[in-house]
Amino acid sequence: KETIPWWQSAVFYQIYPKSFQDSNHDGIGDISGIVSRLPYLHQLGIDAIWLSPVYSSPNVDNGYDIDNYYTILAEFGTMADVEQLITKAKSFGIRIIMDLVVNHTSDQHSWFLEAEKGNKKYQDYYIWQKEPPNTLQSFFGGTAWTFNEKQNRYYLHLFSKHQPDLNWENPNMRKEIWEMMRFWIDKGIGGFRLDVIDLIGKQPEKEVLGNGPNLHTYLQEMYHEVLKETDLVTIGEAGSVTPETAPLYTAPERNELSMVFQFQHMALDEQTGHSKWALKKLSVPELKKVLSKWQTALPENAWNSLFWSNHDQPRILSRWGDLNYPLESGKMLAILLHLMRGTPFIYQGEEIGMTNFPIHSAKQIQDIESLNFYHSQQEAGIAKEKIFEAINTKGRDNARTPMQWDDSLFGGFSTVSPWYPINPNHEQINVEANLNHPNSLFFTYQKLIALRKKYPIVIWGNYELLDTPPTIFAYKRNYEHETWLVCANFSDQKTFYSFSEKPEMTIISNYDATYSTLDQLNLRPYETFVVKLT
Ligand code: ISL
Ligand code: CA
Repeated sequence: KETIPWWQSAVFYQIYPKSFQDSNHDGIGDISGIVSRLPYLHQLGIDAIWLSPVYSSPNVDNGYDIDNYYTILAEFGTMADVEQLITKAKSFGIRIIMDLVVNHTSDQHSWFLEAEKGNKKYQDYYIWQKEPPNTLQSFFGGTAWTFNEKQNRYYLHLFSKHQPDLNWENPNMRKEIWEMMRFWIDKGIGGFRLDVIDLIGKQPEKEVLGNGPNLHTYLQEMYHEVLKETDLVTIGEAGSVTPETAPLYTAPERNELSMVFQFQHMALDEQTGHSKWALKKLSVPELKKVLSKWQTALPENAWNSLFWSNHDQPRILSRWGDLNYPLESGKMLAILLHLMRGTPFIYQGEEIGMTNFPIHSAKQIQDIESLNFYHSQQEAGIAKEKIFEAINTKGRDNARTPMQWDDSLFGGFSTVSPWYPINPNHEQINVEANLNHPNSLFFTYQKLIALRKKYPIVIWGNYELLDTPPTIFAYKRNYEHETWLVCANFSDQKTFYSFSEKPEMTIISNYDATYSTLDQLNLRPYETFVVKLT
């Protein structure tokens, strides 16, 4: 491999700044707080931080509604703090990846304010219609077309009505985005995570959203205007992407993005054709099928991202792990994902086994999507228990509670009551407790990252799903005459199984066992191991 991009061998860590570390005692996480925790992240071994938005924002959608791309939200700190974060992180070998939210702005962005006032130039930065051309729905519920009094017409917002969609067909608007990206690149960042980037080619009047006809033209323009001749990583969030369309974004010869976040596995506990709130139990065979398809269907030169969690998803341990076996199932999930081909992303707190945060009253709902859902369900006369069950299972607040650093009153996150309650289980589940136990989930994550650095097979090996009983998830990686076998008993039941393969060395396991034979295995709940074969 002549020039291997750095991000193919890297492990990323996502920080949700509001909930990571408060440094100035106001109960809100901030940038200086992140700086103070760099030694911890270095100990974990990660190479890059994806920083959720820290820009100026009215916080209707926790920073995903930006009113100024060039300034930092005061509660997070200053531009100088961000520059310090970039520099200090670099000294630990960690790159900072900024969140690029350019499908929409806040309705308080000067562009939208100017547009409202009747400034022609900025009016065309957004998408207007005299009458709603259709019944297009916002992803947060309700219509995607809202009437604007000042303009006496409707504008498009695929998210909240305070997040008007930008008109990517306007070349001046695109130029302003390129310029803004260069501003951040000049600060020394490592790249961008591109929020809902599959939507920018939309044709709302035809109800075309993801993967619209001009999407790839825009991404190629971005590449030529901004990214060419840099070593920046770009990860596009693309809810609509399939293994068939992913290469359009990521095949290197197309000069678009480095990777995409795909969501097909995240839909496996939803009833097909329904919203994310229509709950369904995960089927392990389906999970094997979907993840394996992504492992094998992409062309050799297109690269996957790997994730179980982010700030929009429930905690993976509560979701597909087993709270009766938190350590065993948490390690199983970690091993399964980190041994796949692609670049892993860890969401803050995943590495210490943080879980969902159960809510019992509407007052505790913070997220706009959950709030809208709650109100619409109430209006429809749905029983409260049903609504809470859905929110507690799938709501975005689950993953947004403060990071659990220690067992003190506010979990070491803050010295005052945090903006959103800390999970009471921080008394048991926290960073300090993890670091004090060599057998903890943290050290499994640390070891998985170290394995990736040590063994090229983890990065480059090809992937082959093995035909095993439904709840055994087993696959091989092959690289230059070497083969590893990964086996997970994705179940709380003991499972008997025999492989004919012969192990030579145990690489990692979650029961502190070594495997000298794979014949007549009596797998314990969630037992997972990786062996090198002879
Ligand atoms: O959160 C979701 C499901 O619960 C998704 O539909 C989510 O809205 C979608 O993945 C887009 O997410 C991104 O853009 C949104 C923002 O609210 C999310 O936090 C962000 O990750 C709008 O900017
Ligand atoms: Ca603070």
